[in-house]
Amino acid sequence: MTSPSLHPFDLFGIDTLLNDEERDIRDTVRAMSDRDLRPHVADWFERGSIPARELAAQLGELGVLGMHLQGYGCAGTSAVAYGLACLELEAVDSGLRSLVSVQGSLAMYAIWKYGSREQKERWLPGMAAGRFIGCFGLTEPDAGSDPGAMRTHARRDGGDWVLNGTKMWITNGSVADIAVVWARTDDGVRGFLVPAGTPGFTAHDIRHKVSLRASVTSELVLEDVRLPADAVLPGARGLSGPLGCLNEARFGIVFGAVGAARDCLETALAYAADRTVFDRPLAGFQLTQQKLADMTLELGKGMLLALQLGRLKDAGRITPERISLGKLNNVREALEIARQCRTLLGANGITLEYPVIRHANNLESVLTYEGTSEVHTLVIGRSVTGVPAFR
Ligand code: TGC
Ligand code: FAD
Repeated sequence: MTSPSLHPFDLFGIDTLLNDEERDIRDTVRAMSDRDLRPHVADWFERGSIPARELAAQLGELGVLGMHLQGYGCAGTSAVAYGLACLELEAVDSGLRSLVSVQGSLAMYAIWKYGSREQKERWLPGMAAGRFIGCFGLTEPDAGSDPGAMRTHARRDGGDWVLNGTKMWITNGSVADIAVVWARTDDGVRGFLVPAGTPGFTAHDIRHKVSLRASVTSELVLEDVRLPADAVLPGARGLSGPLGCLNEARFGIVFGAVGAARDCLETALAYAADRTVFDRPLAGFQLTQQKLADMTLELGKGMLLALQLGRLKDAGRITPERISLGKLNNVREALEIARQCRTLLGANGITLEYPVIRHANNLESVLTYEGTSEVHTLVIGRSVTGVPAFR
């Protein structure tokens, strides 16, 4: 005897927590994703390349690039609406959400928050439309979790700035029109706008990735890159400049990871209903239901946490520590869900015919970037003990 099945989110009544506008934005992003992205993504992942320009233009037209920012061609939506867009994009692939995160929450946000009026007018409308692609260079080969150890430096030479250094693992790096590069100066860490094509500035793609393959990841090399005085972001001084941008991107990941997990669980639920083992549907075995029930719980809890953080952000009450709660929990649990779903798919779980192993591999990167799980654990640890344990 079977009864109708319920979507895990319906079990939690998630839709009742969203308003009409939020549901509309979610449905619009989901429809575009299903139509224009999902049919191609396994192929992009397998080939290890994406049509970045075309995608940026499509995502710009959809209105998701910098959608939570006000003015300069940006939509000015709520944080929750932005989170839901990230969720739907990451339900397709973390690499696509990454493109949107880096563009809107890192590169555009840095300019929007710390830039001069001229810098904003020059770059933001084109970036919102997807005509210009941006990247964000903070990490270096020897400075990832500890960006304060960066070696890239900028020195004054007359009215100019001269930059030297290397940035590593930079999403969108080789396809970017504009790089936001963080460098140490006599005045602490500052941010610089480096247009592609500036003499001495080169970007090389990192190859042989087995994660985030539907995403461009590059090394940026700066060799005596000469920039005019107005290339510096006037509003950012010290490490709080780049770290302030990370809060924005981490927030998107809190929702995005739920999307990847949802896609895995939906796939596993459908597979378990169809697959016959020992003369019965896989879904009818208690061991299977234990896995599905546990994953349903973690998925729903992750979504509730994301929504709570979104409501706090919209109320102006989000803090970096709160974002760490969401980034740590939701990425960790999404990865666990992806791995568990992979087991339910058996051998089929290792192919790109199903999205599950692609999500699992991607989530390994998501666990590491934007603050590793250890870094977020230490942020939470510092918050509840008052004792920093980073060094
Ligand atoms: P600490 O001494 O704690 O702080 C230095 C200054 O920064 C301020 N601060 C923050 N400000 C805003 N938001 C935050 N989340 C902040 N965290 C710290 C702090 O108040 C202080 O300001 P001031 O004015 O007193 O100088 O810094 P620390 O050196 O001890 O490091 C703390 C730590 C480890 C938490 C931080 O360095 C960190 O978050 N490390 C992780 C680095 C990271 O996440 N990198 C990500 C690179 S971008 C990326 O991965 C893109 S992936 C593509 C995609 O998003 O899809
Ligand atoms: P490390 O900092 O060397 O860490 C190695 C290990 O040590 C980790 O497990 C870490 O948690 C642990 N560890 C470090 N410190 C401590 C400690 N105090 N206590 C205990 N354990 C510790 N960066 C950008 O700037 N821009 C981008 O666009 C960007 N895109 C990326 C895209 C991809 C696909 C990837 C994989 C990375 C990207 N990154 C980007 C870089 C990313 O932010 C870094 O990889 C990340 O911050 C970790 O730095 P790391 O790799 O140098 O590791």
